[in-house]
Amino acid sequence: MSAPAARDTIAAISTAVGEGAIALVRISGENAIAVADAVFRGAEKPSQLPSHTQRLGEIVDREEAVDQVMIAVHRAPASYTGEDVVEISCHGGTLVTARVLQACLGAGARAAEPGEFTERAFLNGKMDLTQAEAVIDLIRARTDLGLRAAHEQLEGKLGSASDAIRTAIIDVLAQIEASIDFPEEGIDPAGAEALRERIASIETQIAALIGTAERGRILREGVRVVISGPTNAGKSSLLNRLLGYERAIVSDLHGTTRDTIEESINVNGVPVRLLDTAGLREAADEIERAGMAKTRESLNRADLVLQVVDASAAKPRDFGEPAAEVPVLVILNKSDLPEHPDWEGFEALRICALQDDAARAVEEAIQETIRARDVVAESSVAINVRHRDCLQRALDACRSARETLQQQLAPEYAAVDLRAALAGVAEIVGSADNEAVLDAVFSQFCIGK
Ligand SMILES: Nc1nc2c(ncn2[C@@H]2O[C@H](COP(=O)(O)OP(=O)(O)OP(=O)(O)O)[C@@H](O)[C@H]2O)c(=O)[nH]1
Ligand SMILES: [Mg+2]
Repeated sequence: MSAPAARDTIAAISTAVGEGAIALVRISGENAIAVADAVFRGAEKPSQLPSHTQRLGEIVDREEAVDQVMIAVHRAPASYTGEDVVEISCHGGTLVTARVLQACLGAGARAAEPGEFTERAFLNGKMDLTQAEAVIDLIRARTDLGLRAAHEQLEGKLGSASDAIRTAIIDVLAQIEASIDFPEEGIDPAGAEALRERIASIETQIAALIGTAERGRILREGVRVVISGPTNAGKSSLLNRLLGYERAIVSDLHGTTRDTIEESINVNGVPVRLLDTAGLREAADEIERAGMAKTRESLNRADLVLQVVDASAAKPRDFGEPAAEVPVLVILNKSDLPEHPDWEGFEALRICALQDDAARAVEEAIQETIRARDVVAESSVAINVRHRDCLQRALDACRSARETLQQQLAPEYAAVDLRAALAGVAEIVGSADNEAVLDAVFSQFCIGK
């Protein structure tokens, strides 16, 4: 996808599939304007238009008028991709949009791959890889906080943070390489000590960035809250209460929920993924056992487990066995009914899932978990898994360089490590020749972006 040959002219529908007031067909590449000339009929040809202007006209496909459109011309390099770009705003019907695209393809453009416009923006130096990733985050953001983090990354915050680290590593590397070039001068013990301190300070900077990974995960994917407990305890009732509508079937039969049900809510700007699960009990049929296996799987990946039990019933025999190594909040449900003596003096959140105020009490508990994870931090950087892997490699390499200096080994060894650290940090903003990384990033995009 990122081979040099990829600079032919591409076209795609950039708006969502389905009916809408307007849809956008985008063309980018060397022949974008020639393609537009071939399909557009108006007072002027697109090739006669100055950059950044719009005109009304018609799209024609083999002499047949397809739609009345607005056409906008952006000439290289002042465009999203850095190439000549033409955008056609047509009527937003599925068929009409497809016909407009078809006309462009007939005139010599090729159908774009997912993310190919943004990939070209990257390859043409319009943005670094962290900014391209921020475009995906921005599109996918589900809450204000997630949106803010994506926006700041798009503005280049993470890119400049990694540039600062790169510069610091280059400085140290230059000094070590000088001592390799002039071995008679060498690195004296005081010099080595100073270098070690500088590397240690670089490690601190890297570690601070790595520290934002958890926040990044939660802003992108949400806090995973698993509602678990015995059958008939009111788990699905609680899910419905938190969502504010009847999502899951509720009944007084044991084993009503057999599959895992997932929905998202927004708790103070943080996305929360709620998972209602099949209740755990013995003597179940095959389907229910499959559901319970899914429950256990969800428990292992939870950030918080809401363990719901029926307060009007006896304490389950296996109650209190740690389900997984995650925070557990015990919820005694059905507090409207007389409490079973087993629960006397037992500290837990007592709610009645049938009442409105149950949601608030549980949301507060969820917020506590979020606070403990520092999600609503001052820092606006929130790295993703790819960034974390790059940074971890850089951190390990820095540590190894520092040890090498400590052991007074030949400076060449430390230089090798620091170059590895540099490569790790450089991969965050990306380089055009790392095709595997680019493919992994841009394949997450939708077509037309
Ligand atoms: N009195 C009372 N009944 C409740 C309360 N919460 C739920 N129920 C009732 O308890 C029964 C079981 O509720 P569900 O929400 O289906 O329970 P569940 O834990 O999802 O059950 P399974 O899906 O079978 O594991 C239903 O009849 C609910 O109406 C409560 O707070 N008070
Ligand atoms: Mg249920």
